[in-house]
Amino acid sequence: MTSQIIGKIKMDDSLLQKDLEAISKFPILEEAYPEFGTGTWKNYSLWNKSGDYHDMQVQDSDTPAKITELGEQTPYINRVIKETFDTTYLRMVRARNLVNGFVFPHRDFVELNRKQEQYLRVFLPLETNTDSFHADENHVFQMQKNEIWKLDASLVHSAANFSNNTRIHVCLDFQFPTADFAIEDIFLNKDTMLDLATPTRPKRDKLTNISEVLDKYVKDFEPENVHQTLVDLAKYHFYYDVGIADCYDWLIDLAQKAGGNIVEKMQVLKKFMIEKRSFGEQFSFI
Ligand code: YCP
Ligand code: CO
Repeated sequence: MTSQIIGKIKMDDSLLQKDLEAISKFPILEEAYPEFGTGTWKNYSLWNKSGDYHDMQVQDSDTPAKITELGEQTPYINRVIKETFDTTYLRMVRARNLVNGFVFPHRDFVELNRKQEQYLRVFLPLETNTDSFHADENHVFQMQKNEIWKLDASLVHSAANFSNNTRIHVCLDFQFPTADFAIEDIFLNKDTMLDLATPTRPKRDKLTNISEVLDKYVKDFEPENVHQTLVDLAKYHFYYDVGIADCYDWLIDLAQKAGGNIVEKMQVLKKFMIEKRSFGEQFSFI
């Protein structure tokens, strides 16, 4: 599958503004997945399994999501969700603010127990800007306000905001008891799926000189530089027509050329990001 627009929505800007103001005053919390990104990436649990907003981990759950203390402060967003979606299988709602940073290419749900096809991640973009992107294995795309997106997080995907302006999206995670659900099942009113917008997909340039780019990194490729090198290389796919996960192979290549013993670590990084993790596993760059 691929990420795609699955619905449309009209929001009341002044009511939404109140919730966005509340979100801007939320406490600073320790990020549950710090190794997945760089820059400011805030993830606030509005609805989750326990109802405790400190609980930020994506996890399997068979029970309806509970509104957290932070979620109580976003009544309009909650109302929009309840009026738009059948929340029976909704397990988590997060408000995500990504500023001046990006989320490295990775695959989600690989640490969970259901079949990939039982998970569905839906985005409601609330505040966007022209320097913000998402990507999956097929496309780079820019979610726009009033669009409802399916983000196929079972593919390798990434997100970025290369500006200092805020970019706030609501991320809804559904988990279905079987793999044969239809997307339309999540909408209370099937008209939501009609007259969809055309996705915004920026043009990417051809990249002809990746080996020249990599050559510059070989000399100083030490464990202390791995994170910064990943930050540099993982950006390429947003602007150039290269595979979203190529950066991990480039790092393995660099490690092999640089000699020393970080080849294995780069293979572990690739596996962790895009193939398999155990639940709660973390990756340390140093
Ligand atoms: C998530 N999973 O699904 C997190 C984000 C990568 C791991 C970072 O939201
Ligand atoms: Co993800």
